[in-house]
Amino acid sequence: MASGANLNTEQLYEKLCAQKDSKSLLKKNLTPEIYKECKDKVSKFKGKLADCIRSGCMNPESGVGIYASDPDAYTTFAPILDAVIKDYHKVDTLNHPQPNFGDIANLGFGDLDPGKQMIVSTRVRVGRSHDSFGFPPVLTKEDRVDMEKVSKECLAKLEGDLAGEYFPLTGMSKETQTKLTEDHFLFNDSDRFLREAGGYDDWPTGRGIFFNKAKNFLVWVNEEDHLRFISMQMGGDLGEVYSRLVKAIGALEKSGLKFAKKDNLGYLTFCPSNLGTTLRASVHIKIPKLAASPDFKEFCDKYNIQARGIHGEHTESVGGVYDISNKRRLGLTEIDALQEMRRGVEAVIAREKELA
Ligand code: ADP
Ligand code: CIR
Repeated sequence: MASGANLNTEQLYEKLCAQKDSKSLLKKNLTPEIYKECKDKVSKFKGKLADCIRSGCMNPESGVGIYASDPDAYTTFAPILDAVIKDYHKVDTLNHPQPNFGDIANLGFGDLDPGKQMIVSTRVRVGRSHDSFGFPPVLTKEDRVDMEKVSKECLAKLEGDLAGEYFPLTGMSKETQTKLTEDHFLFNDSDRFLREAGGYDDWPTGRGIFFNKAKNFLVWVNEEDHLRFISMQMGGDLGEVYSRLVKAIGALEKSGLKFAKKDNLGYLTFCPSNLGTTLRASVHIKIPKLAASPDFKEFCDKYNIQARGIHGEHTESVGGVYDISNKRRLGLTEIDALQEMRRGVEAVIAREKELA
């Protein structure tokens, strides 16, 4: 349960104003004027400003600090959400293109580390939201159960290599959950930013994971987003991982699911850092030399890539292995976001070799 669950909008805003050293995009962009404009609005899903800003007001260390209470929050609270979106995605205008996944039969690249020396594994994910449900702060336990049912029914329609089975978290042993999480397949309830936003309310009800038989295509149900489609495998074959994901997205679009979208913003997600393409393509890569160099952060910024620890956001590196992924998801197409990551990873590999 969120520790600030009982605080109203005004009390949360007071906490934000009292933050001295916060570098969050919420703190930077929620001006008194924008606060005044948004504070009494209510979205179509009954979302309030408090539902969006609670995590950032209670966690001064937030990088972003705001979540959308529901898909309509991107319209109702546009003054603050648009400002944060422009700031995070580094765009002056919100003008997201139509989806374009590229020609997967002719990508022009395959394995980024054919010598198998540096890349441990590769993963590409997208997030999707049901257009008829709100996001965690406005969901009831019944909503979570209903949503899980709809998702499960559509996942059961996947065929061929994508066909698989859904495993709800309810009833799954702790040992199985821990093992799956350590092996990078499953999520858990350990992100304090997400907890404060209501992301773990009614845990573990309505949450689960779908695997195909080869365990290289998975779907997370009701983690941060309603749905996360994930393609992953050992090694560096980005072409194979991406192509599988694109095929799965196509199949799931035909399965009856209706995804929340907005003109100029693309696919809508709980966190504004994810919307647009919602695509995060990553490698786990061994780069002890580059990571220890003083210009590592600058190097990543130059290529629009982000470094994370190997157990996900807000975690540490282990043994010089980092999660390197594209940072931008909005204002470019899916194939361009992927190419941005590919170019960044190729530059990372070249630099690590130079430093060796
Ligand atoms: P996301 O924003 O994509 O949900 P997180 O940073 O929360 O990602 O990571 C989710 C999980 O995916 C973590 O367990 C992380 O270790 C795993 N993961 C991310 N990238 C890779 C990769 N290239 N190979 C293996 N596991 C990965
Ligand atoms: C923050 O503001 O730092 C957290 N709310 C995380 C922001 C981006 N990450 C995410 O959505 N997982």
